Amino acid sequence: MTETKTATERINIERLMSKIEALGQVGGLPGGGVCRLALTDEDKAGRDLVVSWMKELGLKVTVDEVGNIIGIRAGRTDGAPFLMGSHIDTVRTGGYYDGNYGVLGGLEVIACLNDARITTEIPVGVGVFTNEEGARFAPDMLGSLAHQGQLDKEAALGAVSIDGKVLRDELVRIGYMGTEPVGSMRAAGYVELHIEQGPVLEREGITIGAVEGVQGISWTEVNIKGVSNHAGTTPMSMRCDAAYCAARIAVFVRELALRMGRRQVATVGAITVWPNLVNVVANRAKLTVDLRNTDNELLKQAEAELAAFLEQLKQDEKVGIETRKLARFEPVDFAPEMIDLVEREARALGFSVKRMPSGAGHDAQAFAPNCPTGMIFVPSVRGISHNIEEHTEPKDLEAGANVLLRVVLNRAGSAA
Ligand code: HGY
Ligand code: MN
Ligand code: MN
Repeated sequence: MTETKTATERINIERLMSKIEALGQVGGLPGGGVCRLALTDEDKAGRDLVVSWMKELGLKVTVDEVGNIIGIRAGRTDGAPFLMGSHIDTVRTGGYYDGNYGVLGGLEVIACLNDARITTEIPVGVGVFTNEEGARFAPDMLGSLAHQGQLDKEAALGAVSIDGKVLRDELVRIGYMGTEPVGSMRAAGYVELHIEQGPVLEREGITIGAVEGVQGISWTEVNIKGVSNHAGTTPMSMRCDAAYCAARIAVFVRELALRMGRRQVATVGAITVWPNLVNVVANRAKLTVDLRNTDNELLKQAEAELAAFLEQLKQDEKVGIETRKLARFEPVDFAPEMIDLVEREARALGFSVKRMPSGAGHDAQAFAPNCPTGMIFVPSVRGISHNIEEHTEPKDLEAGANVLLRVVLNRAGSAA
């Protein structure tokens, strides 16, 4: 017997895939993948496309003072909405799914409610949050933190990008400096659909992750000041070599993570040296250190060991070293009722499900202190992300979006 599915029981995967592929062309890279850095022209084009889809779905669309876009579908009653959402800004070597899947999965749920002419008890909405990646402006999750009152509006608007632009000016330039006050809106609850971006679900053959929380994140910019000198004539004992010190730091943080083991991770993702010439001992270097751990005490230990290492390196190599904190988030736990709900709805649909922490930061962590918050993960092929090869199978994308639909119907109630 063919399974009869109503619009409120199953999402339309063809409709969802066509939006994912269309958005993936915006900022699409020649060899595949996407580069849509926050508040660039590509981000603007992506925003315009998503806003047009929101309007087609009949959502009331607002843009707030840090460029967050919120589309709301009215419920039988007014009041705080149940929100879905994520981000559409990407890293430089982004894929089709990181962030985009959560936004477009939310729009697909709205389309299902429209098809079924369902009126939910409370309003339901989808958020597109500014600068989640933190790749262009720090900190990451900037928009959702400001949206939930955890980052001062002026601090957010004053953020300076890696290419020297001020966030406020970029919002104006792309036409997304909204008028909706930022920081005061509270949701009845928040759920974010996202790819895992790691290897766990695929390795264990599991379809859905019921996310328990997000690990702690510490981002530090390190500026090293040495002395430029001739690569041939300068005795090794006389060198104040900024590039060598940058390399030492990259090796140190890798060894630190391996020594600490368990869930400690460490990355030096960006290094720039000056004057960056083959025959000149570098006089300057700038690098970033990303430390993460699910245990905040261990993360603090890692930060302290890094600080001690930098102090010793300064003495040994006679260089100047200054650090600047780019982001610091304590681990966040999601609401047990939301974790239970994701797990229950996944099982009800016949999917295998696993409770797990998130290694990546997400907009959901900004909502967690303010309302019942949860996340739904689906597997990443070969566990890769922040890579143009990022991929998730359509059957898994469909599974995750169907769990999202059921979570929304449960939390927003279907009045008719
Ligand atoms: O860095 C992160 O975890 C996220 O991709 N912003
Ligand atoms: Mn993301
Ligand atoms: Mn990301």
